[in-house]
Amino acid sequence: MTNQISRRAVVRGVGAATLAVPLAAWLSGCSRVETPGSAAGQTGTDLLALGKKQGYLRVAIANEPPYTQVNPDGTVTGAEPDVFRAVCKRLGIPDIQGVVTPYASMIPGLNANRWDAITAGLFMKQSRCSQVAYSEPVIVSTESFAVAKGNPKKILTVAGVLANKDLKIAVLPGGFEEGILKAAKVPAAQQVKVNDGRSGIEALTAGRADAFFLPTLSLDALAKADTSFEVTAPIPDAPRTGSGAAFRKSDSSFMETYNKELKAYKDSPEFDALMKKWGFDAAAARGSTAAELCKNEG
Ligand code: 6CS
Repeated sequence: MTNQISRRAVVRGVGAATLAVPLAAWLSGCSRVETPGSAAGQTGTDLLALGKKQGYLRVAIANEPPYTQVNPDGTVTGAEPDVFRAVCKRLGIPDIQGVVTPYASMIPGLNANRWDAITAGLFMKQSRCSQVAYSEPVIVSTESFAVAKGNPKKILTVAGVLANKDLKIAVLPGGFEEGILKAAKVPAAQQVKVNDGRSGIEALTAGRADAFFLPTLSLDALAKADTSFEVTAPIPDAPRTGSGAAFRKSDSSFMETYNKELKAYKDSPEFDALMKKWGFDAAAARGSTAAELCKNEG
């Protein structure tokens, strides 16, 4: 199966400093505890040669459909891991291994060699682009608010949140949306930090937040399983976002090799089909560049 990866492959990384116990290995009773990451970063070996030799590269993911998704059987899918796996296969690297970790831990974990790339929809912005080497974008997306049915408090823009000090907005710590609120000078007192999509919706439905700030497609995916809230149209004063795979700067030569193969893949009907499957606009990704998206403030 194209999306089947070995059950030992999905590991659960609580944070960059944690030893990752292979989730499937733990479930299957295997005792192997992996020191997260690969030799590449420590010894500076060639990431392409390493991936071919060990048969996989390790990727940080968040398990936030449709960007990244860990299926009940442990397979890792989602728009970004699926593109990364397809391009790696074209380079002779047969597989990927996913490590679930919070967005705030992804870059520190990459630079601590816990994983070899970030394929999580970690949106490009100046502060991130200064720390990692991003491939060309594979997804471009918008941001929205999850709000109570009927949007009784008319929460539609970031400016509107700033103008009403009584509004509380749930965001992921270290996430792109938190950065947007910070850039707009929305006080920390108006921000409710939550760990993931589910806990953001729980904060909304429990009344601890008036809105949950997350990418439009992620909220749409959550709304498929929960009709207690609605998703606003894309927020007009939130920047257009996009992402691709993020590598260590020391692996920029691999990134150049990856980018060449990615360009060929993005011109293939397989890319269109994959983007359609996950609800993204392939043409928008083809029409964007990392240089442009890395101009995003924050
Ligand atoms: O890049 C980020 O930080 C954001 N990306 C996604 C796909 N979801 C939320 C997160 O804040």
